[in-house]
Amino acid sequence: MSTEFLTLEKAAERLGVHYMTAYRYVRQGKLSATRVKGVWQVTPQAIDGFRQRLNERKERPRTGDDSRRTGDYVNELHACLVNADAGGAWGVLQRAIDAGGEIGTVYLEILAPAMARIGEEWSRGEIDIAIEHQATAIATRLVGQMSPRFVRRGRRRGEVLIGGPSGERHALALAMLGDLLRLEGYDVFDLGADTPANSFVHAASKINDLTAVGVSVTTTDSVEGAIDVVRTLRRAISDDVPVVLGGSAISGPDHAREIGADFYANGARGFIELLDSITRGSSTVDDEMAAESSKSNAPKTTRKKAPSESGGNGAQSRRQSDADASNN
Ligand code: B12
Repeated sequence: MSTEFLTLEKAAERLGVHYMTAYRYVRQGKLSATRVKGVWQVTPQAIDGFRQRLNERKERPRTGDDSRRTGDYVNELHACLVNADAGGAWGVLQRAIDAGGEIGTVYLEILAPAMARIGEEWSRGEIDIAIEHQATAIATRLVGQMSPRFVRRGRRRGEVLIGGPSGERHALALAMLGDLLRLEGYDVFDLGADTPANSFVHAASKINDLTAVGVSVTTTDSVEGAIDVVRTLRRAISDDVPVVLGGSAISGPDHAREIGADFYANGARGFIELLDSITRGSSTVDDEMAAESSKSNAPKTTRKKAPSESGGNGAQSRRQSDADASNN
């Protein structure tokens, strides 16, 4: 009798969670899975078992805020944001933190989904752009209030430059990304949105030990700007500093490669995993990142070729493993 296996993506779909959440369940030992040739395999029985344990937990009596689920916070926050209730919005985040929520999770699993829902409502014409703007203004203040908590003491892990190219206006995503990287021990230089290509170079030249440059591309309108940033950076900065593309307008590793980037990272967590691998040593980038990526067949070389050797398209000659190990 042959056993049916699901990929982790399919398992995540069945569980109704993000791929990265399912990945975390596996890492935490909550969801049984085996890795075969770099691909996670999950049995339907493992999914059933996981669901059963989850239901059992839900059925336990609730004790105040402690047992609130993330989804409830997203709903409440969303309501506060669309109703321009800044105090209420802050209260929701505080309650989530008081209930034991990690601050990174509060960004990625509460604030970002609430904003994504607002974006969807706007795109479906259900809410006016004014509501979206008002919600963004509140969210920006929330990030400002939360930001000082995103610190990690001790040894610094590296320096990362992030920014959005000309035409890109989504600065909030960068602010959140910056905080999440700081929480992991990286020093972050955030140029914000709408930054000219030469200014990326200017900023990069001021950083002594730059680990990577992250370029955020959230709308298709700013893809041209991203091409300019990547080209300009590749001509100007050391070939050892990878340029990483991310954001919702980059469809994946192939798209990032077409633009000329060294890496694609899927969401903040994908970026963190990629940076960790870069700082630990390049071979692990392939082991850990490419393992999750069905697309990567990367040659394992540490040094990248000089731009002149790369025929003007850096990505072709650089290591092409892609950090799409994880979603947001
Ligand atoms: C707030 C917002 C705005 C604000 C931005 C203000 C600000 N200060 O940031 C304003 C009102 C200006 C705006 C304008 C527009 N927006 Co807008 N906006 C949003 C909204 C609602 C929230 C964005 C946000 O901050 N999310 C929270 C962050 C944390 O999530 P995130 O962006 O997904 O970022 C994560 C990852 O993508 C990743 N990531 C992001 N950057 C990087 C970089 C690197 C290197 C890496 C590795 C990872 C990474 O990490 C983050 C955390 O995991 C989104 C909806 C949504 N789905 O997010 C729409 C959204 C992004 N906007 C959209 C659109 C269409 C527009 C406009 C074109 C609308 C218009 N016609 O005017 C303009 C374009 C402006 C421009 N040229 O940039 C679309 C984009 C669709 C697309 N991909 O093309 C969205 C998705 C709405 C929708 N559902 O249609 N927007």
